[in-house]
Amino acid sequence: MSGNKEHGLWESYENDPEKADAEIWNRWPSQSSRRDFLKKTGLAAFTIALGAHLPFIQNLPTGFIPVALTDTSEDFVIAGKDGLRILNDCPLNAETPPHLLDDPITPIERHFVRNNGLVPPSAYDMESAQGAVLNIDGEVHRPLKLSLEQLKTFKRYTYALTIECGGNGRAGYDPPAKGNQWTLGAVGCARYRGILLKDVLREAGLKDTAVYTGYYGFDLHLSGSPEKVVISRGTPLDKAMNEYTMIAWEMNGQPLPPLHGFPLRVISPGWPGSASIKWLRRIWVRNREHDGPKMTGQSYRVPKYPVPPGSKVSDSDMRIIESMPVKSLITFPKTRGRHNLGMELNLRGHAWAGDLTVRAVHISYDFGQTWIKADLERPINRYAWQHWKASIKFPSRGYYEVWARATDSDGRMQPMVVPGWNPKGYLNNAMHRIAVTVV
Ligand SMILES: Nc1nc2c(c(=O)[nH]1)N[C@H]1C(S)=C(S)[C@@H](COP(=O)(O)O)O[C@H]1N2
Ligand SMILES: [Mo]
Repeated sequence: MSGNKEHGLWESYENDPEKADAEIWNRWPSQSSRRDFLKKTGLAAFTIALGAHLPFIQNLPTGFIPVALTDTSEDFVIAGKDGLRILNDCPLNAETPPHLLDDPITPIERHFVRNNGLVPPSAYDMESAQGAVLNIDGEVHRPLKLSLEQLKTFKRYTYALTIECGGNGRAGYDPPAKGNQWTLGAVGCARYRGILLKDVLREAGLKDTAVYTGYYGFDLHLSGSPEKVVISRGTPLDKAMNEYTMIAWEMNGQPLPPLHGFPLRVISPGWPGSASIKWLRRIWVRNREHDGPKMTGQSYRVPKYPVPPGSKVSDSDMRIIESMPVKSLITFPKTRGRHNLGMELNLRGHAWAGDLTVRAVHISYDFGQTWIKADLERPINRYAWQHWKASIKFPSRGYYEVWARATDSDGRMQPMVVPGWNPKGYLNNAMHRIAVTVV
């Protein structure tokens, strides 16, 4: 898909309201979150969802939702997503099975979704999205209010960037950690187009006191309260000024879909996905570590030292997660497949390593006794995941497991077992195993 299209949704649909409606419908998240969404947003949303005006809308009792939008018995699916496993429908959280992550660039349909609150109505509403303004304030000489048009005057870049949720792999911890039980698929590498955050921060003029960023999105708290901020995270200024930290408005050549942050999001590649705030409305440059919701206490933090499984760790003994650890996936073949003895099995997958690169990927089919070096490609740009492939021939019939283990550019390897337990179940980068029966 071309990353060079210069349009945004607000431009391309300006003269085509029908297409805009169709798009909105297609991007609607789901039956049940549709209901929640409708409850919160009312008239405008009803009109869009029904594709018709409601002449007697003023008579519809408060709290009623048009029956055409609620009397469906369809299974819970996320429109516009293909084969994702839904972990929670409100807020919406869904991961991708590894074999559906086989593409070099993750298609939008297969990119995981992680929401802490409700998708903001403005993500579906061309009008208010068009009027969206990004505020930059705090430790800057010139606080800025930039419209989308103004943001588009900065130098534009297109990069493939890996985003992985800090909680990917949480399901592996014992005792279990509360939260979405992600297994392997809260990761993706899509192509984003936008501008560099550092260019915008330079324009605002950073004061000497600037040390950290705090990002705010338009999403709504699950309570629906407009005053409550769902999540506001940021990074040290160094990461914000990184050559690949973006403010993006396009994903794989299309306007950012509502679920992924329309109209604008930050991408802090290689760091926990939570630092890539969607539906961006404000960047607060801080003179101290940011302390927005989900930035303090136990959220997105791990113990400063190893702790026995099941321990309580005090907030002051927790540290913020920065770069994510090295990890890999086997995206072909799908686990639990059959393979004919005597034929080569061609394996492939991806590997990534936070702020670092991946130096090697090794494969074993004898439970780790021997390891074969896979062919590993360079990333197409820094922070894109790296593709690997390998061929193996099994010595006999029977049950095999194929294990993949990546090594980062500092020499650190993925552990074979689940790494250090932590209260919220972050950073499980244990190697991926698939089952193959040779017949
Ligand atoms: N405004 C906002 N931004 C957000 C979130 C959120 O709940 N609200 N979730 C974060 C988390 S925890 C992750 S892992 C990524 C997921 O991005 P995706 O849904 O595009 O895959 O978005 C991040 N940005
Ligand atoms: Mo996340």
